[in-house]
Amino acid sequence: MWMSTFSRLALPALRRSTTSATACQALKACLRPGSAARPSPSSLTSVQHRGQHTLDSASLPLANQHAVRQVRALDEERLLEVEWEDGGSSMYPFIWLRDNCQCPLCTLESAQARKLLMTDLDIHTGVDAVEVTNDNKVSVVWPDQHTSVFDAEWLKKRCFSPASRQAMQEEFFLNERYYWDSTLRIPTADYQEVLHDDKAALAWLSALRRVGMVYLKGAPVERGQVARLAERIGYLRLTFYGHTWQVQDKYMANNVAYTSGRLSLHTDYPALHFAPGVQFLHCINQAMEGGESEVVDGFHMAGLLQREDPEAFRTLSSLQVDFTDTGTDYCDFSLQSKKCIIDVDAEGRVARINYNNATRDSVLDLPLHQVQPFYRALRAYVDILNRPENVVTYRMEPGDIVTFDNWRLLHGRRSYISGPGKLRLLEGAYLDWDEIMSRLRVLRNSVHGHL
Ligand code: OGA
Ligand code: NM2
Ligand code: ZN
Ligand code: ZN
Repeated sequence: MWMSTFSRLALPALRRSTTSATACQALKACLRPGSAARPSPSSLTSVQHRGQHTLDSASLPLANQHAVRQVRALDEERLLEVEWEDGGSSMYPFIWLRDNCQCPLCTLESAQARKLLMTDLDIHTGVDAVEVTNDNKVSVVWPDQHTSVFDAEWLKKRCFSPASRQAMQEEFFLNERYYWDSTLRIPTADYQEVLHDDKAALAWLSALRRVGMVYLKGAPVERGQVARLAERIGYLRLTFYGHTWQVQDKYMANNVAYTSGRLSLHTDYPALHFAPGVQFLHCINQAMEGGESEVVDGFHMAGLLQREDPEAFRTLSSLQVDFTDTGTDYCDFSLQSKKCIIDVDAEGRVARINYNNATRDSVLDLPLHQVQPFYRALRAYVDILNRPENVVTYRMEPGDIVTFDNWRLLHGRRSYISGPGKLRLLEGAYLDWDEIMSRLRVLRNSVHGHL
């Protein structure tokens, strides 16, 4: 059987447990604490995940071992209490149980979707009877004698306790991130293995989520590979630059990327309100001189800014900046967007970085007194991004593909001089996180079985 470098080294984890633990094991070793050496092409090939990581058994979903001891209806509170054999209990609101009846009248099994209509739901429903069945399911008879039968595992996964909810959300979204700096050893996998082996593909996408970037080696040196890689996942994201796009020095370039100039650290396409979540870049020809790539962990750096200069962080996460992109490519376009350079979620955690200095609009929709503070804040963030201790530099060779989180990483390239008759050429494509996470969950189910 084919195995990627990832899966080979993570195999003990795979055998023992779950994806998240596997990804964790695979990724823990990306960083060599204390290593000052800048990653070089040779360190990319020698990567990999020899880190000793103790599996956290507490975080592992337990398969089929949740037996129900007894159930009780708390009529006053309109809650069903389920007591588990292994200790502990869970509470389920009557209304939620009725809403989620799994019977064929209430659920379209073939779509695993709710048929029950909101207007047919008695939101104040009581229960007539509750019991544990012989096959360890929870049965509820409703006042109109409709009966719902719930599987114990199904209930356990949906427990409303804060810890259970958090575990479920982490399983869905894998929001735990591994922050890095210039000492990162970029996770690397083999292009062909990722295309043909599910374990390798799962390790790739898990690392892409957690670390924010994965390097793939061994792709054919011809166009079409980023599209193949996108098809491995689902489909790519079409933009005004086309299904895939060619990064090369072009006459009358419609984008600064299509010159031989330096690109300072940026995220792609902040001119779109919904910027592409993920980017693939495939090196087909490298420059004769220059053209090195740079990446930095934008989330980690936003965290540093928040600690070092809270005022600048507040400014960048609250003031909206205009971005613009006008021209012709796939078709003619005239984009305008408004974005905070540092997007935070409802809990104040950094969720997305939106910054490309080339497409930041000269229209700046701010009151006069906020203009200078805005520039000061942006400069403070950019100065942190550019510190040598934060930037990973590497040089792509023909056949290399870099895949990265465009909501999190900022990337750049040094200026270059192409060789005689041999232009530097990268082919790129965008994807979105929904499709990537979807493939990741599907792969997790097929590799580890349904838990
Ligand atoms: C881009 C880009 C990187 C490179 O096209 O947006 O970041 O190495 N290119 O040319
Ligand atoms: N390209 C590489 O924000 C941007 O303009 C990013 C997009 C031209 C598709 C560059
Ligand atoms: Zn029903
Ligand atoms: Zn770019």
